[in-house]
Amino acid sequence: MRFWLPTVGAVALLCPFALAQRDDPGFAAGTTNILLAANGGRIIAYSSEMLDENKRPVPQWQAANLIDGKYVTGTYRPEDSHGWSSNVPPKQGDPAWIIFAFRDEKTRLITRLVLDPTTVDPPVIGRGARDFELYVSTTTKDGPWALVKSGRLLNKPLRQTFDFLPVEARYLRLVITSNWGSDRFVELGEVECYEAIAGEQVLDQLIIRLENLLRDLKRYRDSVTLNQPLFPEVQPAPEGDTTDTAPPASQ
Ligand SMILES: [Ca+2]
Repeated sequence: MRFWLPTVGAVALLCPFALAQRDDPGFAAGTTNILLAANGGRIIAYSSEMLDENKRPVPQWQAANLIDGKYVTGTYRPEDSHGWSSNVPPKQGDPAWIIFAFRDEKTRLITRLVLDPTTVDPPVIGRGARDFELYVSTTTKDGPWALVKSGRLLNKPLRQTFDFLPVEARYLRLVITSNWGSDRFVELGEVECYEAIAGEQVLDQLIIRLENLLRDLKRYRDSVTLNQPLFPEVQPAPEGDTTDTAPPASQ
């Protein structure tokens, strides 16, 4: 029989802060964009990216531009990075999508998505991303996927922040279900993601939970290796034994 080892995920499920409200001061979004390529973020797959007449990707519009940390701001247009553009418009039942991973494809506890729809194309031509859904997978890059956030972007050249309850994620799947009217493409400038950082009080709770889990694991180990009950200190006295054998107080 195998020991059950508490993963961070199991601990998160057991911990009260997993049910914390959004404004719970025990949690805050970190300040490091863990999707940034320079921080180890990666693009695993995408539905499409703009192709030229020879069916070759257009570097200025490739999906990798979503995590390159280059932004179109004001009159500034990075020459080699205009944003990401799909090669087809999103349609009902056939959305555009991108799958991301963090450094070394490690699982992270995340709580914030930031989308910047700004590209070199003006909002008025309707190519900007509009409605989106964010899914996470804690296992494989092919899912199973759990929806953690859906929302609508403003059709404005602004970084836009979407917070959600902390959730574990190994892979992110950002699904763009609509644009602002274009029948050509859907575009997006940059995608950022931030971890949930626990406050001091929450850390104390987590430590207590972990200590309790360790104690239970030791009990389980002893019950298997020493063939003893899980809770020997509260075993009833053997039949016929009339001695007063109050169990010692448990620690
Ligand atoms: Ca970019």
